[in-house]
Amino acid sequence: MRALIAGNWKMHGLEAQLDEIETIAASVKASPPAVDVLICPPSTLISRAVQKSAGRLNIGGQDCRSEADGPFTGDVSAEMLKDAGASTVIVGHSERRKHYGESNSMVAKKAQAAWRAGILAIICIGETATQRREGQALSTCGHQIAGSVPDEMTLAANAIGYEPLWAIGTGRSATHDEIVEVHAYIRKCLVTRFGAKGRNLRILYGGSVDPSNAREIMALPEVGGLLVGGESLKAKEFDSILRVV
Ligand code: G2H
Repeated sequence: MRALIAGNWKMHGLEAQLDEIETIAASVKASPPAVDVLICPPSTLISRAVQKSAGRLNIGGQDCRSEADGPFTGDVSAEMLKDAGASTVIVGHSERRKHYGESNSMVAKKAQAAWRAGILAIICIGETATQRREGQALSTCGHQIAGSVPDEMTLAANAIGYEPLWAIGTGRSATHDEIVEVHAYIRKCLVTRFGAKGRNLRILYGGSVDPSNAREIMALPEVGGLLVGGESLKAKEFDSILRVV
């Protein structure tokens, strides 16, 4: 399976930010990278991002509600994301788990909603600094996989995003040994649960990825792609990350 490099813009980006998408799309057209490319802008920009990407990039959402519609002021459903042109949605990002109290079962329902709507889900997991310090990094990730990944996971090509919380936006990515250990463990959990089909899921690494560390991280075993936050806001940096494979 091709690697996936995904940009998560988080709550950044007004209309002018779409110029970055136009620039990346033009670069991808001129010289197609060896990876699938996804950009997840704020919901307000998804439709226009789809237009600007001119079919060269996948555009995704950063979250969805599990219901298709209803009295949920301010929320967006997976169906709405698909209607806006999104191919994918990130669910269970640690910022959602932290600021909105999203539990593993809520995240699993959101992933199921994505499949119901016909879009892919990237399910995020990751341990806190305290959990790592106390030797609970693997057990935390195992627990999150057990609770956040629904049985439908193998029905479509989807992905797990491993993002250690202490590496997010800190400029300090996980070490190669840490990434290799956790990705191998995630793969083991997936294969134990889903059998051979558990090998088809891409495991993405996220947390302070930048042009200087992307190539080496991508070369590590069981790394099937990257989740890029801050560095995905700048076309030049993001485009150079797309070229590391
Ligand atoms: C982790 C990542 C993007 P950053 O959340 O998913 O953000 O690359 O800024 O650490």
